[in-house]
Amino acid sequence: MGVSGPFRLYIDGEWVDGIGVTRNINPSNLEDVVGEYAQADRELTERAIAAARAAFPAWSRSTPQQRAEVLDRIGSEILERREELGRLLSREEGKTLPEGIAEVARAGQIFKFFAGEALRIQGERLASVRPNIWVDVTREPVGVVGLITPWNFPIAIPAWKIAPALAYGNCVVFKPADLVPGSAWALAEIVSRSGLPRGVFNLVMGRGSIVGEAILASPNVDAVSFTGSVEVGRRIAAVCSGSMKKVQLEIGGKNPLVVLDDADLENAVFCAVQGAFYSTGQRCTASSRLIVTEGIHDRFVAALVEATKGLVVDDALKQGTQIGPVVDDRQLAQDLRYIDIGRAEGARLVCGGERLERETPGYYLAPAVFVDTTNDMRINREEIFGPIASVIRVRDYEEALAVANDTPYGLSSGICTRSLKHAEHFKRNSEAGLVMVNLPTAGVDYHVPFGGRKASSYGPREQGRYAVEFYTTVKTAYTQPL
Ligand code: UN1
Repeated sequence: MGVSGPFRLYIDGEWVDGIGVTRNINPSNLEDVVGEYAQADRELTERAIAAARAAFPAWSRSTPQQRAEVLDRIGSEILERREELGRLLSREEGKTLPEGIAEVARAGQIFKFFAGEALRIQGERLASVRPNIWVDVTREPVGVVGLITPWNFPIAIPAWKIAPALAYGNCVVFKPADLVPGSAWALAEIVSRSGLPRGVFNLVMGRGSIVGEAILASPNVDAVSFTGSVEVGRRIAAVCSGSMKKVQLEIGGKNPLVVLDDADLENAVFCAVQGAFYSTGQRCTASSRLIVTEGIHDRFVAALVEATKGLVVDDALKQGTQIGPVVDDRQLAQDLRYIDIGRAEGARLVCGGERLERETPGYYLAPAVFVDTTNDMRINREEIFGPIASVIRVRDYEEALAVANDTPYGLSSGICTRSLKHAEHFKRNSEAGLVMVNLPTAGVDYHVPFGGRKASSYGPREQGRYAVEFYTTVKTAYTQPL
């Protein structure tokens, strides 16, 4: 059977060939090629940026009605095709089919949300401190934005960058993760038929070292929004500050879930399993440090290990699968390396951590639980990005809070407790951008801000109406009516 594709780049309103192709492989079945996807080089990326620049003056003056209609149309089509697109997503990325479909639905809802936001762009009018002068504070689009997205949310993260970018009147150069171009391409194809003027939206697939670097190097890109690794994020911030580009980063996490003696045990185990292992632990919001007080520690560990051993790890598209494969061989090697590191550091592996064989050849890994770990171990300091969780035993709430905050990261945190006092104290004192009470640290709403503190995030928040901060720039205009 022939391989489908090549799926092409979308530049200046046209589908164009790349300089070569990459193969998109199904991690649940390495014999299944999802398709061949065109790769851009520096020159093609520069063409896309030039097209976006040329389209900007007109698009930045489009009406809110026009932008709302485009976004609503995109959202409706994504929602209508959620089953088909969810299947594609799970096939290329490896999260389970229900997770894939839910992610597609989330992407559709994000476009619908920002269709409404396009109509709600607000300004302010103040009286000047001087007589007979008025001050208007208004928001204008930033210009050409480069959007660089990761492989773990192949459609939701592109949606939550592209939708606000367009809603507020920016032009887009979109570079999806090289590993999972399928969902990004399908999204781009929908966007290409939504009624946008040519050049407003461009898709440049390819490698970060080529396409990403071309975006960073261009004087015609005004802002860059990136979700991905800490290492790449740091480089983007450094390069963008040199050329004064606006920058927004969502990078690593090492999220704590605190379980106190008075927690509902069943719910705490649910939160831990959901947060640590679902989506194969490949979420920057994953709960990788389970910080548990003495009185519930042994009961919690016993219940957690039982639940973890019962998880069905299999082909992402198979009915009943709870945990799909790891995304690729590099990520699998990293996960296995951290299993060895944890052992060598003296942590006790109580379940999982080994490769599994299934009907089809894929990157299957048994979800792993380490106990007897301390917060200074590498497995508790570095982001692993796989289905691996460590339990840290602590005396009491105060120690739990201190350990939770003792990390370079600050994306998400959670606490399981029935104590209103501890829940309120934790919400106020947790050094994270997202705090969850009796809920998993991962799995967030689409209509409220998303982002972290410390080494997890940089720049303004994403999502909800807070997205306006990054995708617009403020103008203060003084008028003396004569
Ligand atoms: C979620 O937990 O629902 O890359 C979203 C990530 C995050 C998104 C997590 N930016 O995992």
